[in-house]
Amino acid sequence: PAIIRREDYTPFAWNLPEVHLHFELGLEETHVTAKLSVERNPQAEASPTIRLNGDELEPQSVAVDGEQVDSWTMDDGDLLVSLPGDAHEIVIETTINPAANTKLMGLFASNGMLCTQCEAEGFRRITFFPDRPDVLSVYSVRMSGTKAAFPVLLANGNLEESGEEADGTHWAEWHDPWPKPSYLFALVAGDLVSNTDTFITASGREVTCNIYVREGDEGRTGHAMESLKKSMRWDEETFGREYDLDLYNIVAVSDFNMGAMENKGLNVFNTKYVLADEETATDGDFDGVEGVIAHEYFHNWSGNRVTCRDWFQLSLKEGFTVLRDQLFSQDMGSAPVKRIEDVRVLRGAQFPEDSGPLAHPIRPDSYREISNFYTATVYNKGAEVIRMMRTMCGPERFRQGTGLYFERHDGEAATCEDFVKAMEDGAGLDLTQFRLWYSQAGTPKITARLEKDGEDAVLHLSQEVPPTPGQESKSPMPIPLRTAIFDRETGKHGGEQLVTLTEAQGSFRFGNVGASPVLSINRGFSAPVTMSRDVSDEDLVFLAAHDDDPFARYEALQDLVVGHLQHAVSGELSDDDRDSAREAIASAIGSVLADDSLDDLMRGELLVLPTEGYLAETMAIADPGRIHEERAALRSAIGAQLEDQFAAMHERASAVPYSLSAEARGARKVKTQALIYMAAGNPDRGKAMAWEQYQAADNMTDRQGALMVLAGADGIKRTNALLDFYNRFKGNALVIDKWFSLQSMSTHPGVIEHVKALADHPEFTLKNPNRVRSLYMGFAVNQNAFHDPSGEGYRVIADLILALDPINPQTAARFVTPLGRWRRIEPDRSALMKAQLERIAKAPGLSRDTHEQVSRSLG
Ligand code: HT7
Ligand code: ZN
Repeated sequence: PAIIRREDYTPFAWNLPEVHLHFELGLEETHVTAKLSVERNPQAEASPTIRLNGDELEPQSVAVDGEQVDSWTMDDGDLLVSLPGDAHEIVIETTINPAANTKLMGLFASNGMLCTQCEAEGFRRITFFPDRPDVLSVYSVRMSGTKAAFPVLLANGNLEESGEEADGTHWAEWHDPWPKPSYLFALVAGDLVSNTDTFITASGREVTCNIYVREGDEGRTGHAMESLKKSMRWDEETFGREYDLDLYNIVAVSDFNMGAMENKGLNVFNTKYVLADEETATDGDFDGVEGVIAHEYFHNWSGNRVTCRDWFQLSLKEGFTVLRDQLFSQDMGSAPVKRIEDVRVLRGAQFPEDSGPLAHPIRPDSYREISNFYTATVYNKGAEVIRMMRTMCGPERFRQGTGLYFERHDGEAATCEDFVKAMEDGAGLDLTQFRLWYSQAGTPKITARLEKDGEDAVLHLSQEVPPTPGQESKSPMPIPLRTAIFDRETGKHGGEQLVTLTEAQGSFRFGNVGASPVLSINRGFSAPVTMSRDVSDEDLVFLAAHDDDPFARYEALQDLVVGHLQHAVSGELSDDDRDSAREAIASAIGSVLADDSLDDLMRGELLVLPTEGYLAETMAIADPGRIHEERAALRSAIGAQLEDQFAAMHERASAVPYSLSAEARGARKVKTQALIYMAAGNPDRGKAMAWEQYQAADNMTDRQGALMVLAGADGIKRTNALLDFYNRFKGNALVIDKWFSLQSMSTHPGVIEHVKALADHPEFTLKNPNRVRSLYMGFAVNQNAFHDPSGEGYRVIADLILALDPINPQTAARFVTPLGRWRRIEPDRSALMKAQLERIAKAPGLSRDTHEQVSRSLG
């Protein structure tokens, strides 16, 4: 398949000011008539034809200016129509089969309803169209279908008219006044009920907000509605952005490739990010709903009002919108805890991407299949890059910069460069060198050393940006590091400074630092880098206990643990040294348990050990078996040393009644952490407590936490709890997803066999992405099971990719990433991983999505 390159961008030869679509709806047969008004684009090179993209479509008829024509040809699925003049009207008819659309792109059927997903290139599966984000049109949509099957008919914008026919069909006409690209088009038809509310905007306009779900689910939409209204208010207050239609519709569907989609005025959501109540959703799920509702809402400005010129600019809308949703969630709950969670996601998903075969800059230079570039790099690193700009100029100037960006580019299809320029002009930043963050891939490696010099201390910094595929050598980037120098004797520092390293090396002087200075650097994770700092374990223990930046406190404890595990895994430690390091870590964790100044949400965060995946990422070549053993042994040692403290914390937290308050959520978080450590330190006692927590649970957070611990152990309690959970929640797809993933993510030694058996379970299907992810993504991140030395884990994932690829290539391609880590794994396993990639590569008829990921992974 052809490579698409950023440098090849040219504007489209035609403008399409108006689009009229007519849908005659049916699950197995939907007839689409598209009427396109086209005019020559004076800004583009003239062309005698128009290229209308198509994917698995056949034109039934093509008319130009009212006359049927046969002056059209097909080219690789696209329709080319000759157009002699400067302005024409084209009418095209197509028929599609939504029920057969297992790719879930374009118009598809889900549980008897019809629904669209057009980003990035799904619209071309509905009708022939210039399916590119820089072609903006005003859409009018008429749809008709049987009232019995599709009582609710929705599209973007406002409902203009509707009516019924005598034959049992009904129809609706929708009009969206805001010009938009085809990827923001949406249509939904089905048997749905709504939770309806209103929101009054800052300028006093009333907006009707509907959340449409299947009957029976409406009782679980309250949190989503509250989240929506909070997001609308927050965007007015924080970014000065007001909603611009009288209607905001959200529809929840159970078959969806991603989390949600920001179609103008008609968001489509995966049910996972809409439905939540205490019995069926964990605190994490509640946060997920709030975050994704906010994210899609914020796209109304960062993505819809100002859209992207081409898909290379994806981070323009996604990175910025992720930052906006992160800042929102920080304001809604605990800011430090949210920051730690976001960094954990970045390190867990993006750092491995940046150091592997799929590394790419946040603004990629080329692709074959754009769906493969909806990545943690574009989204999460993209957010970090914009966050750095905010750190460098402060929130007020940042708001001026973003304000200028929205004002300057409203109604346009913009570029990342436009954003950077607006930040320079509006926020007063010089981003000349900073632009490298858009073009260079790879996570910069920073080394830091503090040297005492009389009354002062000098901070020596160096940076190295590692080579990535296609980018062998890199230039130094600006690295803004929030830094403080503590005086160990007073426990205080003389004020935080923003130190920006712009060269490969740099030294920075700090005055009057006291007799024993301790370096606190990259506070708040101000730059998305890896940091190797020359500090002693004693300094880390000091910072873990005293740093006034909560993130830095978390980081110090993490570094202590990571440092120990790196040594332990490499076999460098004597038994005595290992024991004393474990004891030192346990006593630092003991201080966390005893520290009354911490709230439980933060305490729970500090107790989480670095994941096996993250530990592997910190090593040049990882031995997943050794990492698992050492991490598990450390956890057992901590659990054993602090058994009574964990039991006491569990008892204290168990007395807090259920609510969504920070206090109650914190209590639930530390309860499950206590169970994890107790089950490791004293398995019988831990299991008994988990069983008790499971049975007493009046909410999903407690129940899932307990079941997670039980699922990792052997015995009758495991069997009974899993059975009880299944029977209790049978019929609730989202909770049954949890049942699958709890087993595939478990620490139980029989996980591979369990996963194989679960794949044959009557409730397992390859057609539902949530179910596929719950079983197999859970398994692929379960490092101990996936990296089983037999190679069976790799085979399971490769088999899945081959089976799923013809059904849903987009989802299948996402499973290539874990196998793509083969170069960073010890030689025996590495060879087995590579062999599975080669097996996939040889399979005939591989999709463009999977083929691209496999060939990049092997390349
Ligand atoms: N902008 C949305 C992207 C999306 C998507 C992309 C490819 C295939 C299916 C998809 N569903 C949604 C989601 C977002 O970032 O808000
Ligand atoms: Zn998004």
